[in-house]
Amino acid sequence: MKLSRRRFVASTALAVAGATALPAGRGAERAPRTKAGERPLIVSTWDFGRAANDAALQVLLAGGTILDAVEQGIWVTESAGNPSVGLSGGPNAAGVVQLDACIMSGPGHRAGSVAALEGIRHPISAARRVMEKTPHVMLVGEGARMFALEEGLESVDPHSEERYEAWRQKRAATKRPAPLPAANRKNHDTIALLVLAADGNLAGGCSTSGLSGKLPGRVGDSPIIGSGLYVDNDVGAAGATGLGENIMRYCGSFLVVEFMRRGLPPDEACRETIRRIARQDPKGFDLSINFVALDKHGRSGAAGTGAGFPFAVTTRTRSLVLPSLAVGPRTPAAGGAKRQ
Ligand code: SD4
Repeated sequence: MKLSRRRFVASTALAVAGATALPAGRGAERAPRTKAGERPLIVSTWDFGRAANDAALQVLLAGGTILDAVEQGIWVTESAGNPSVGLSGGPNAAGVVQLDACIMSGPGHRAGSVAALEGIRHPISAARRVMEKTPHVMLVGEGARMFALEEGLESVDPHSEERYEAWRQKRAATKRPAPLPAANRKNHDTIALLVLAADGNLAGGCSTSGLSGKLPGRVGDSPIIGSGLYVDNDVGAAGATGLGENIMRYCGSFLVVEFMRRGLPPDEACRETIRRIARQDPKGFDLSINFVALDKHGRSGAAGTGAGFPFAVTTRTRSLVLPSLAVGPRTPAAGGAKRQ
């Protein structure tokens, strides 16, 4: 579908009008940490991450590679009818679903990414193929779609009249002029899934339809290496969910990994990253951002600016959804963390 000038101007006004963040969380909640040393260990964002973790664990237990585990774990969320991941995700302001995804392999420090990808059922697979089959790291838009189609990935017509009509009717039923791209749990979620394999190697992936009602062509943090995902095989891995504009200006996931490199455990590294961003950002803690992380030692953790951002932690013996630390103006500094 070509975006008419009238529709583009209308969507721009709505997007700007709606671009506010959620209030910051108040105080800190203590979340349990996993015992160090448990491998394999899989960590992902939100409660729906648990099903993805379970699938990833099965892949590993069946002898699959760490990248198979990341990819097939994320397939579960991309296929689950999730309102913010995969083709069931919220469309942009022009009524088209544009998907972002990336994957990163600790060994070799390799990465692949796709952004503003239309009509491909599993964007995580497109990202993996960019990493494994091209000399590039990132493909976007029509180029990414053509590549995915050439690779034989499952697709639908993103611009069919039926899809547009279904979106138009859904939008009319909401009694709102258009989906607003404010950051809240109802209109945005992302799967970021991190794996520490039994052999000590790390990998991760991230997949989203981004903020619903976003401007056509808008790309968030999720497919940006270092923002929505970062893996360092010597240290750990981190992934993000939330309002991408507040994550990608700070290379959020990279920061989490760098804090772990300096010795912070994953939960404190996530928390310290949020504090660091809030110190610099004019919005303070009013950011609507969340991070998950795991380290080389088999520890995991998460933190968010909202209360109790849930994350999923899976090992051979248990698969749990835990509340994360909520970080706000009155949260005490992470133990031993120096101000950076
Ligand atoms: C984005 N970070 O596109 C994604 C959306 C998200 O929870 O994570 N929502 O900004």
